[in-house]
Amino acid sequence: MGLLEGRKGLVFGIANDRSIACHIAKSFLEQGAVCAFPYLPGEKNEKRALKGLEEIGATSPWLLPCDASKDADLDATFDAVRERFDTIDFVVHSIAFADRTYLKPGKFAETPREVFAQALDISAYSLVAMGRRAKPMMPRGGSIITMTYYGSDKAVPGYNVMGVAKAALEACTRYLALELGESGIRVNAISAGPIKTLSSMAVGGIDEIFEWVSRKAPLHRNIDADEVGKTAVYLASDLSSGVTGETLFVDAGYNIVGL
Ligand code: 0WD
Repeated sequence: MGLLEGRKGLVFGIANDRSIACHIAKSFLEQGAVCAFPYLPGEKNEKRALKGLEEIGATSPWLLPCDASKDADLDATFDAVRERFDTIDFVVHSIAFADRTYLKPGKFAETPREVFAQALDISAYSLVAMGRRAKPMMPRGGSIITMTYYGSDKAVPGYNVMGVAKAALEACTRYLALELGESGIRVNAISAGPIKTLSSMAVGGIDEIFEWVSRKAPLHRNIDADEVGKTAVYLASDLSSGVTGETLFVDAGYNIVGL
């Protein structure tokens, strides 16, 4: 029997077959979970998300259009899921956005106010907005999982406003964990090492980061997105029943190196 047998929930953030959310979905489905897949509205996005899900063997996946920066979309998504699933056990938040013009070394001080606000809204506030909607649907408790990166804590050239958004996201994880703990809901973040996806390719200088990590990380390699999937299964399952408010690194150990 799978670790997530009989568990239901939402996996946000499948843009295509490379998306981290797609690898998380693969691990969740293998462990017996039932998932709804909200995607950023748009015909192309829907096609790519569907293709990604078909590649991992999902049979007639449930795709729902949802722009996480819109309250009405979030309401409609959680309402539809309540109607079909009644209660849920997990939410995977694997979304982020920042205008790529400002994701280049030397561009941080240039970040306009609206670019900053949008990055924090979509990449950090959306977790709070989801947590609020998930709470009444998790009467037996549950697990909320988000995705972050080392650039929240250290200034990584080119990561810029996204680093600020990830710092806010990790703080949101702790505050949500503190508040939702009473309801038995755990909230954790996975801090993944760099993985080749649509989003990471928007960060200027990313190839250098891959090369640096493979040389400096204790495991002397970059990580595989399936390793994030396995950690997400741990966080969604009872194996992690005593863990909340944490940022768990899945980065081949890169973050512990001081040299
Ligand atoms: O190296 C990496 N790839 C890492 C990614 C290392 C550590 C963390 N992460 C994080 C990202 O910051 C993000 O939070 O993992 C999460 C997933 O990112 P990903 O899988 O690397 O990237 P991608 O496949 O592009 O998925 C992110 C998706 C968007 O993709 P695009 O490329 O279309 O912007 O987030 C979704 C969208 O599908 N998204 C939204 N979904 C709903 N509403 C919105 C929105 N407003 N904006 C973006």
